[in-house]
Amino acid sequence: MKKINAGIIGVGFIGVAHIEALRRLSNVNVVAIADDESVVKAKAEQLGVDTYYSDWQQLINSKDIDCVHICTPNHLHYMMAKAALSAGKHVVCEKPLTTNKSETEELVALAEQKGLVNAVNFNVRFYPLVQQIKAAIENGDMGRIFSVHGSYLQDWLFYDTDYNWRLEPETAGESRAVADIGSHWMDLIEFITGLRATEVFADFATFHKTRKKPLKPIETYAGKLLKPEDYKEVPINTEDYATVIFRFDNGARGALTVSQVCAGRKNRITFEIAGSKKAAAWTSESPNEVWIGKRDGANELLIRDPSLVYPGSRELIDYPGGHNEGFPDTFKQNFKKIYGVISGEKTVKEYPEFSAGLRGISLCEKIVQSNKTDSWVKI
Ligand code: NAI
Ligand code: SOE
Repeated sequence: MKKINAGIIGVGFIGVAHIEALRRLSNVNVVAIADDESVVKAKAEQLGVDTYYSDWQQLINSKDIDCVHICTPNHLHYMMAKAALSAGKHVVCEKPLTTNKSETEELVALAEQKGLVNAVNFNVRFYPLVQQIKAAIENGDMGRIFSVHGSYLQDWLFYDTDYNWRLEPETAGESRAVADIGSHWMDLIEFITGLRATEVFADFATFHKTRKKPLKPIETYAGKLLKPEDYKEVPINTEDYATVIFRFDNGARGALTVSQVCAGRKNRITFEIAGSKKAAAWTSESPNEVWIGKRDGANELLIRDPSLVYPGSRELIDYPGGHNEGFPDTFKQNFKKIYGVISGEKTVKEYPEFSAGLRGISLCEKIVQSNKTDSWVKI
């Protein structure tokens, strides 16, 4: 079997998850990484990757690389994806695809013109029970969709001493919580239901108007050890929290709450979809079960098990029922579909392409506009 060579730019939190997932596929070799000069050599040793670059352009221009994974802060995605496509490489980019719509449109057009694989890592789509609900809706099991509600809640930015590049609009984009985590929820809901949001109304809140930015590099979760003189008070211009309500193209209604300051909620994406026959509810903190709500009988709890689900969902299950799969498995399943197309083994693109990234950015921009104008905004 010919192996496809992957190179990863940015090996912080999620770049490492990409490498782990790629190594679980039989047709991929992780051959190189690129990151900051101060860390890249040590990272390469730690990760067991032979080639490393402190200049990401060298990775992109290496003739040994077939596919580039972009796992850097958001503002770098556009220039890196553009350079990689221009160099003839397939691209897997983290979400949000860019920080504005015009850059995203340019990338969609470039990828199309080059005929290269272009994917966005909306990994939440690849939980098997998410795709079970999608199949149930497509097969008419749930009837017409009346409403959708849910949330994406986290607490890692709970204290004003919590700090990250995502708090800086020049690095992360104008929206924070909506672009960073709301984007997953909106992608998921449109993917599962097949509905399109047509109008949005949003209300943002920034509870920490200022935060304490560390003046020296700190390891994640080591913030409590810093003294007052180690911080600088900086203004915060992006949302900690947002409520968004939606109107969908079939007349359904939706409501989403996102928050990065919600104590005790570590990384919890949840949704409940109510149809004219049944309802379904799922949460990422117990991803191996789905609640099915009925009016005229006992409700059900479906446990992830290959023998109990639709074929599309079964394809994403690699372990028997009771042998739980989770977050890292979603990366593996997305990459399996992507690399299936790169290798020519598959022709159907069952992964989110750059067009899904464009949809995400477009929704985000309308949501920001709605919050600013305090009004419904048409998509
Ligand atoms: P991080 O801050 O942990 O890692 C980013 C890495 O990029 C760091 O190692 C940094 O040194 C490196 N980097 C920065 N500038 C660079 C440059 N010019 N050249 C090469 N490397 C550079 O950030 P994290 O959490 O890994 O997020 C990265 C991206 O992944 C973001 O866009 C984020 O939204 C997305 N993400 C997606 C997740 C998902 O579940 N799909 C989960 C976490 C992040
Ligand atoms: C931080 O909010 C973060 O890492 C997001 O950037 C990811 O997209 C999400 O999957 C987990 O949380």
